Amino acid sequence: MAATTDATRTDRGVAHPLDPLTTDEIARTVAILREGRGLGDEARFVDISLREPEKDELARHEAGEPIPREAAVVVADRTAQTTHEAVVSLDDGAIGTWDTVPGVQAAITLDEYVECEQAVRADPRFREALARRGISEPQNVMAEAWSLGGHAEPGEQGRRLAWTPCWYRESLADNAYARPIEGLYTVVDLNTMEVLRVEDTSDVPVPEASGAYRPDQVGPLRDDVRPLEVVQPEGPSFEVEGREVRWQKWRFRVGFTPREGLVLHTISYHDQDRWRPIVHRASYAELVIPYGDPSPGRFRTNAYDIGEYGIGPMTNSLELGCDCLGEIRYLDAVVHDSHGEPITIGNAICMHEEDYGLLWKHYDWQAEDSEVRRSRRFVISSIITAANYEYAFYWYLYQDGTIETEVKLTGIVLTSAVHPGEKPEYGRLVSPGLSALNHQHFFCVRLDMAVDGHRNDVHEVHTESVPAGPENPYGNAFKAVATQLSSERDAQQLIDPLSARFWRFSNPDRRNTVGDPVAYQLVPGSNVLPFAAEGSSGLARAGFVTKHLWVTPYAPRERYPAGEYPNQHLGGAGLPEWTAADRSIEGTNLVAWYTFGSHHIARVEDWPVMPVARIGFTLMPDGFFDQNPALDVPPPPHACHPEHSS
Ligand SMILES: [Cu+2]
Repeated sequence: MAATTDATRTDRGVAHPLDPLTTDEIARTVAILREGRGLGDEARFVDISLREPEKDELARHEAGEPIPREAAVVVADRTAQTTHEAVVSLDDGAIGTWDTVPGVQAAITLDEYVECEQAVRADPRFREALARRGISEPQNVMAEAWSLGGHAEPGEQGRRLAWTPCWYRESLADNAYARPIEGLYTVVDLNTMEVLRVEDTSDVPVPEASGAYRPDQVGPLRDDVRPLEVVQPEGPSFEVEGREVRWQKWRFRVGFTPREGLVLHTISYHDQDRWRPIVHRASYAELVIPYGDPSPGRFRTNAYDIGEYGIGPMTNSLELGCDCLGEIRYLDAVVHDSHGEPITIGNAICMHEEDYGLLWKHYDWQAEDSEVRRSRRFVISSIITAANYEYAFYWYLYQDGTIETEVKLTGIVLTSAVHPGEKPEYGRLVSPGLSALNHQHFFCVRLDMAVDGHRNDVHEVHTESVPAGPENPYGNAFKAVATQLSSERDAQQLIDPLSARFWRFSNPDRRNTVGDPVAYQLVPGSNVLPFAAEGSSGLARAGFVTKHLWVTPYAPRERYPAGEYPNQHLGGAGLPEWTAADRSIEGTNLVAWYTFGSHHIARVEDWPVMPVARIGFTLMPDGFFDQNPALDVPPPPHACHPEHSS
């Protein structure tokens, strides 16, 4: 096994207009802004990312030419309590634009998260509430800064606010979420780090069990797990050059932003002697987790990990043989703290090949021969830790032209404490006195589609029975029915597994061998709808979760389904707002937004650390190729004889 990293990449500079900002570029952006705007300690650098070139700029760029570079920056001024957006040109060191955005709160930075906990631990009212529970060591209390969402009280509006659920641990060896301190919450102004109020509403005891899960705490470990190694004696069958990856007939670029983490650019497939684009840009654009407990304080439990925090800085540094197995290539990611200091996350993105079982097979019983091919898939992944939870994001490319994405959800469920013997109504007991709250995880993947070019259409396709009658005299008939989705409102769709519904993205300018427009299907996986009530703050703020599919005509500022600034936004931003115009989505550059929910009513087995749950969806070629594109995959090296396969 061998691993290489691109640690030297930043020394070599930028190779392509879509390369993420380097350490040097982030530092330079901050220096230009500090100098040009006279920014001091009051400035929190919330987001410093590449201003990505538009498609026409990208098309004009030729290899070897100078690469224009611009940084897009969000700054929160904690003294003036204002939010600013800047565009900085890294070519001439100039601030292109500096705008103040009224009435919004930028995402919460990790620095604020840490400072907030310090402020809470130091608060005398909080300490008194701990003492009443017999807790004398505030340093052993973890207080998390959760966005206050839409729940500011009169007089608090306009402030930058977090509320803080908290947990007690005797030592760092304990599970951090085993001992919720029920009913003790604070509300903190993140600009001033002032604890505005301390809520102390419960006499539920702190649960006793430590929730240990580490190997020295849970033994004996099973002793019959023998080594399983993945060996590729000639090395992997892919190439990484800078941020460009080529594997089999696939080619794409790997991006990364502080808000979205892993991003894939210009995914294309080599066919008919050319590179045929499929998706121009793919990312997880939002992730919201609504919880279903209405109890005092806890009704606020709701998090937008992407929009309210940004998952880039939460990205793990991956370890060979642990997070990924086999012949791995890693890419680093560069993020920054709220002071604008660049931070390199080594081995942030993992890439490798996996054997994926059967690709295709047929045994011809008369010819007595068998043709069988092994499937291999290319895996691009990154893992984030969002406080209690881990989200492992995977993109898979297959030899038959399929693209799949999957999230593996693991980590520790969010807990509350209940009186001994009580059964919680809005959670499930996972350990005595410990409840895991009912919740859902809604992911929204944004896909800037480019099916064989940028002018695309979209159809809804489902299957219908034909009523018995002259057209269907034997009653056996069923057919697929395709309906073009012409406008944004038409394209607000729900899954319908019982009618085998999928959505077909096609290119009206290119036909396949049977005369149909070349296309890709978006095939849903398991999914769910929210259970929050109509008119609730949670649902108003997350309008995008009320539909599984949205399709919009491409617009550069339409990047995040709950809007640019979900933190403390009262609702309506993003997809519901943009699609109110009901724009045409015929024959244009389409952006598909697919929302999928992982529904989580916890099990005892989810404690103390949760086995992986999976969810995702697939993009499958549908007449994009002229036949099975995987016929040219060679047979396995050891000849497969018919007598072995009959
Ligand atoms: Cu969950």
